[in-house]
Amino acid sequence: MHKKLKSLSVFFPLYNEESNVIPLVEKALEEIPHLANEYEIILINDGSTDATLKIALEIAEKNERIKVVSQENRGYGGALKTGFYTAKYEWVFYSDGDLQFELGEIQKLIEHTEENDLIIGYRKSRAEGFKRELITWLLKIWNKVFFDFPGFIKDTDCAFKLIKKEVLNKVMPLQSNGGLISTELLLKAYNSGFKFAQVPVTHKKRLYGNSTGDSLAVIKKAVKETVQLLNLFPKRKKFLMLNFAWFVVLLLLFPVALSINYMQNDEYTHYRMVAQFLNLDFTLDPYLGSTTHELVESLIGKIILCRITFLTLLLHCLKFVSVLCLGFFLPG
Ligand SMILES: Nc1nc2c(ncn2[C@@H]2O[C@H](COP(=O)(O)OP(=O)(O)O)[C@@H](O)[C@H]2O)c(=O)[nH]1
Ligand SMILES: [Mg+2]
Repeated sequence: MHKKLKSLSVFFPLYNEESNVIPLVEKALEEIPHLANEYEIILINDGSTDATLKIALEIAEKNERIKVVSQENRGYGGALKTGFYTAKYEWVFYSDGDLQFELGEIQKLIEHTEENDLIIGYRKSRAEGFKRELITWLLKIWNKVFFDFPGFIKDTDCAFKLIKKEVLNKVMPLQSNGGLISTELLLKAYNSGFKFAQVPVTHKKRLYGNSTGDSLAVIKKAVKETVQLLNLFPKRKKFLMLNFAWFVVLLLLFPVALSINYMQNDEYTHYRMVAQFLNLDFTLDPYLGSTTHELVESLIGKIILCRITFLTLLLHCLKFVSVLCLGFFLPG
């Protein structure tokens, strides 16, 4: 016997989705009535320039459970925020209006509502292929570096989330109007101690309309929003600024260290080693040796160990980069 919710608000952000609205609502009406005793379906028109609004209003006129909210174009985050405010029931579900997700899978999320406050989908694989898969990974690293984002969250911006209205009340107001909205929402919910469950979901290719999720404008906006969002986390901002300042100091010291090392070696040895190294010509130099083993040994001996200043600086730089990158792999 499947679990059924007492009440559920479902909303979809729509931006120029005129070909998707009808199949979307048909599919939603097929699934949602089985999932909750009380429900509403909200269509958020985010300043579409095509017939999305007209079609949505026509549909809503025929069914009182369907509502339309229309606004000037504010971006993906702006559309989600409107949905979060408008949704009135105990649980709130949202997905994209382009039918890339399988609405039948909401049931899988509902099964986890007993012990959790947010049940979020993660895409087993992304329908658009490698480029978007890469963007998901980059976003993960980005979030970890800038916000120390919880590493257990597999797919931050997967548009298939079921959230308690109580969580939304707690985390709002949200600041982001673009792609960083999911980062902000999940981070605030996590920091407030709400419980998460994650469920694998199917991701399909768009049948109609065009995706703008990886456009340059969207990415630029996300970078801007990261800086703005950091203002909400002053401790993290201070940590990042200190690290960055240290990194700049090391970079400035770098040429100084190089010239000290240069002075420690005679000019002839220096040039000969560089020239040979660039020519990948190791065998001619009796000092560098002819076998790989000898080569490695003499490189360590001559280039690294002699140049302690250089090495120290290099280690500091590596430390800085690895603190940022390693943070990504550490739990929490
Ligand atoms: N790109 C974009 N999408 C919006 C906007 N407002 C609402 N959306 C909706 O956000 C969802 C995701 O957009 P999409 O371009 O498919 O992104 P992708 O799935 O990441 O490629 C769709 O349902 C859009 O209709 C907006 O201003 N820009
Ligand atoms: Mg899409």
